[in-house]
Amino acid sequence: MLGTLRNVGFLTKACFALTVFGGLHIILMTYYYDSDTGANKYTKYRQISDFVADLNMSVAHRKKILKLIKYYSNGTLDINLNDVAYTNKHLEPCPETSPLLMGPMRVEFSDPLNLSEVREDNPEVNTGGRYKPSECVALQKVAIIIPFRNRAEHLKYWLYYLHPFLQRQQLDYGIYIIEQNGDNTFNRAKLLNVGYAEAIKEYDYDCFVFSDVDIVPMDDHNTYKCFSQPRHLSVSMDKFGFKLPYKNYFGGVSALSKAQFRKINGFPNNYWGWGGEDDDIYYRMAYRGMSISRPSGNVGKCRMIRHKRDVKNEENPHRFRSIRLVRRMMNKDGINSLKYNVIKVEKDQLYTKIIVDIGKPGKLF
Ligand code: UD2
Ligand code: MN
Repeated sequence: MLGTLRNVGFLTKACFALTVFGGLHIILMTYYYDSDTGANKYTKYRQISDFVADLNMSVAHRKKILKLIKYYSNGTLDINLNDVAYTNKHLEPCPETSPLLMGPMRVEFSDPLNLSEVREDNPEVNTGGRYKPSECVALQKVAIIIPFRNRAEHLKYWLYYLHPFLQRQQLDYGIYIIEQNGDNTFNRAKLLNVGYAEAIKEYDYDCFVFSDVDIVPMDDHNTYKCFSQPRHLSVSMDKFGFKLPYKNYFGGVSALSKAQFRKINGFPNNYWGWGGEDDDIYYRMAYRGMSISRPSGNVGKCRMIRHKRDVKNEENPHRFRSIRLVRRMMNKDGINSLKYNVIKVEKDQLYTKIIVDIGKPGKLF
């Protein structure tokens, strides 16, 4: 027993010696290959910070090593000890509740917005609308999927409010705008299926938030992540007098984990035009023994931008019949029967836009 402990002590020392040796190696490189060009300085800085980030040791230890490196570089190395010492590749998981939350926020849609300002306001959001916290490992990887056509103004407001909101929630997220190409009748649920299928090709997402482009949450305690049951997030909307319109209502914004989404074979592809697809999704979940989870009415407050019914999104007259057939149809129609053609992918700093041909209403039953 004692012998083993002694061995551990020896190993630790050996590791430390190796580490210091590595550090010294860098010091010598910096010292002898010094040059004044900014690019070279930057390379050194990167080498050193990468090296220190790889060390699986405390910040205090890293600082000691950095001090040593700085000392021996004879002032040729301009590094901020704190910046580098905290660069940690072995981050802790983020806390269950983010410390960055601010609570209720004012949401209004009066001032016109400029997307380049929204880009500047969110410098940590990367190409494709991707973000992950640098201070901890996000608890979930969330793809946010928005069905879209001809709602550029609404999208600006959504991006303006949601990017800071999602960053405060410490999520590892990506924004996917799924735009229906052409002017056939709109099909929200099929676009959402496309969003799921495309997002999983890009990253190992474990949660999918499906959101209308015109809905903005009013409290960041309403976390855009997944729960043990499918989550309905837009529970008290201004347009319904901040109440649920009916108990099984699942429209607006919802979140399903990968497992939950697969369990219901995704969403229906055959609801063309307005209405019914949200109730179909509810029945799919109910038939698979799942129930809806929701935040409280207060936390779940949100606003919808006022709008008229869009052209080519008229009420779907077949929806009542379709809803009666969910139990039978859900195995045949869903993610397993999804067909579409991607026309174009556009990568903006704030989002990935996928323009897609999803066909037109065919034989329905
Ligand atoms: C309600 C539901 C919505 C959906 C719909 C019926 C709420 C808050 N939302 O929305 O989830 O169940 O009824 O289908 O109750 N869209 C476009 N371009 C179009 C048409 C639609 O981008 O031409 C997208 C956009 O993201 C929009 C969403 O589809 O927010 C839903 O359409 P809507 O806003 O016209 O329908 P609404 O507000 O009645
Ligand atoms: Mn709407």
